[in-house]
Amino acid sequence: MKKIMITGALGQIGSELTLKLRDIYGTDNVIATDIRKNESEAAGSGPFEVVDVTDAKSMLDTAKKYNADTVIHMAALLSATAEANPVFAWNLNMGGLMNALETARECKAQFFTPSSIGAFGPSTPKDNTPQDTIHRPTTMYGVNKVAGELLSDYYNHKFGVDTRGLRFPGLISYVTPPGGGTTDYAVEIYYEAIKNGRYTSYIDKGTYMDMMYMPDALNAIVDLMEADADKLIHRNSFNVTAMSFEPEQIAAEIRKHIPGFEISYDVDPVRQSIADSWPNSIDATAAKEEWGFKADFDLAKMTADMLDKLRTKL
Ligand code: AKB
Repeated sequence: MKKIMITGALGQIGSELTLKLRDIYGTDNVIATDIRKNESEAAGSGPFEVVDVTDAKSMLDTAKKYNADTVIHMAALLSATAEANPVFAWNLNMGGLMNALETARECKAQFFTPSSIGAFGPSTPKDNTPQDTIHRPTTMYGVNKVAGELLSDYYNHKFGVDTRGLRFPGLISYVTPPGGGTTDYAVEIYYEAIKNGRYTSYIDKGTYMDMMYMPDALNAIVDLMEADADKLIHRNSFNVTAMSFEPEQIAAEIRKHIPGFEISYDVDPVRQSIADSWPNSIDATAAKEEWGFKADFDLAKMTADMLDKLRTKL
């Protein structure tokens, strides 16, 4: 049985991933770590350790203590926060990744870390963006993601670490809210639709970005980590996506459940310019061909489920 250590286990992806992995591999085999402990189920339902990812020793000691054979490194700043604090973002995103890769190397562990559509930039082809293409991002987050993909590939060919990664689009979930991302509007809109019947979007109408519902993202991580290494031509990182939409389209879908729902705009220039530098839609053919990626939720199915779950929660 695997022994998995997760960093950033209380974050947007980590909190749900921890519970899913505990279901699959057993509670005691999934060690959640984060910079602080809170009252969440991810923190309380199994082994938990406080680990600051910039502290290499603490991360390695924790992995050794539990004999981790898999490291899932989720701790990172998202795009808008990174843009506001670029030096801090470099230190956290790159320092944390380097420590996590070193931990995986020392422990001979399999390794996963997420990349993002943020790894692309304004000179990347915007529609149906290929797996292998131009990467000249103009954000600190994007610079971190491209460097992270290259570093992960380096640890694979130089040291034989089994590194794997996914370029995630915006992830939408009703469990743990994201913080500091550019795609967060597509989560906030559902909360506001239930609470107030209206939403003011900081992303302008007509701005298309890729998105995915969290259950599909979690399945993608598990499927990629379980995939036969011999079938992987790519490793760091695979394009994955479930849908691409702009704010008017998500609003129209919400209106099918909440008639009269209104959307207005107060565009945030920083997040808008980040969104404008990212693709409209990416091509996930390599992920489908190499390890069978598929997504179950489209915009209609995700919207019905989000609103249903949030009505119970809020
Ligand atoms: C963000 O908006 O920063 C993230 C991402 C697409 O990587 N959700």
